[in-house]
Amino acid sequence: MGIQLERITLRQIKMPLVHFFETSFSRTTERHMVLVEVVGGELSGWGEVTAGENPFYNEEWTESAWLILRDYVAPRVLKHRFESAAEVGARTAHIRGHNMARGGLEVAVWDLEARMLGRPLYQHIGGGARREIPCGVSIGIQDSVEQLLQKIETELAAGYQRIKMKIKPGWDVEVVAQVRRRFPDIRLMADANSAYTLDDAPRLKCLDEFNLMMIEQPLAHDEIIDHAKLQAQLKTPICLDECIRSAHQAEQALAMDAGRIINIKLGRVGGFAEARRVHDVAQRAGIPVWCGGMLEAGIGRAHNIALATLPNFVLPGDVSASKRYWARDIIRPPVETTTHGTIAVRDERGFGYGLDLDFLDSITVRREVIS
Ligand code: OSB
Ligand code: MG
Repeated sequence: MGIQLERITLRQIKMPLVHFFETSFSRTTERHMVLVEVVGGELSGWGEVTAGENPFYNEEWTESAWLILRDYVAPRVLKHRFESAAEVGARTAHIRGHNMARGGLEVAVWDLEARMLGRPLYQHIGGGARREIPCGVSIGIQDSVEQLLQKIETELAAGYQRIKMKIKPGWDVEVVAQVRRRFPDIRLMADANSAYTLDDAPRLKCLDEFNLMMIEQPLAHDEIIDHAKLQAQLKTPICLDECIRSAHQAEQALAMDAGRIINIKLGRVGGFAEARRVHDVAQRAGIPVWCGGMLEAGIGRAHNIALATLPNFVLPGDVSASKRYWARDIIRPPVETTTHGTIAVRDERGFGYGLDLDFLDSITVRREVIS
């Protein structure tokens, strides 16, 4: 069949969060994200860049993504003849880093190709191992422990299958202890977003007594070796997030037992092709994976749902209902969960949801058509 992109439209949108989201590295109250629309033939495919507003999770942010897409990615992919979406990543692999910008375009081409074939995206990427994906929630650092306990209560009542709480120095062992005291039996985990060093091992070891499912990315964003040293001292499995940006890094990390679970994020690894390779590496090693989130709007959320239908996504991920983040999402219908804490996979072609284009236009702050 082949794909040739005739036009790429970049859009920057602005969406206020219904509640601030705080990690060890920053507090976010409003998202500014870049959407990528690729046009080939009569059809469009859509992608969402998952970079944050500042270069604090990784090196990327909204503005860098815009420039990388406009000046480096678009000129390389426009008019080029691809046999399939699986080839798109390689075409921009000469760009160092910037996986989220590259990935925003790559996932849009997968969506376009699925639409050209008249298939749902999840099938097109080789997923479909489950009809409903298991969901957890990620709960940020709050202004008080009472507020955190309240939020956990609400999410459990909504049916979510596991709770992830953010930790950082000063908001860790004592807070986890209080959560455990209030909720002795829930599936609970903690995400440090790289806030610790190996010198903090004694403190992190204190978390072992709380029966956490895992501790996510305790050490530096680019660190694998120290995670192996830490894992050797911890009973609790380490889950790697920031430091796994490719299947090769996943292979190296698992070979040295730097973690026992991987959080796969589409943007962080540069799109569906690499996400699948990370998934396969983990599966071969007997390591479970789950789908992470980056406070996505509906397009990113829908892509995550498709990804989470691959067979080794066996743990509840961070993909949750639109309404947890947005008063109004850009897709129709919004992402909703069942009462048993799952999202039902939709069978429409492409990413499976409609786009609310009028709403999109009303929140678009910048738009550029590249042809
Ligand atoms: O580390 O998983 C993370 C949000 C922004 C940046 C990093 C992370 C997160 C989350 C939110 O935990 C997950 C979600 O989108 O619900
Ligand atoms: Mg994380």
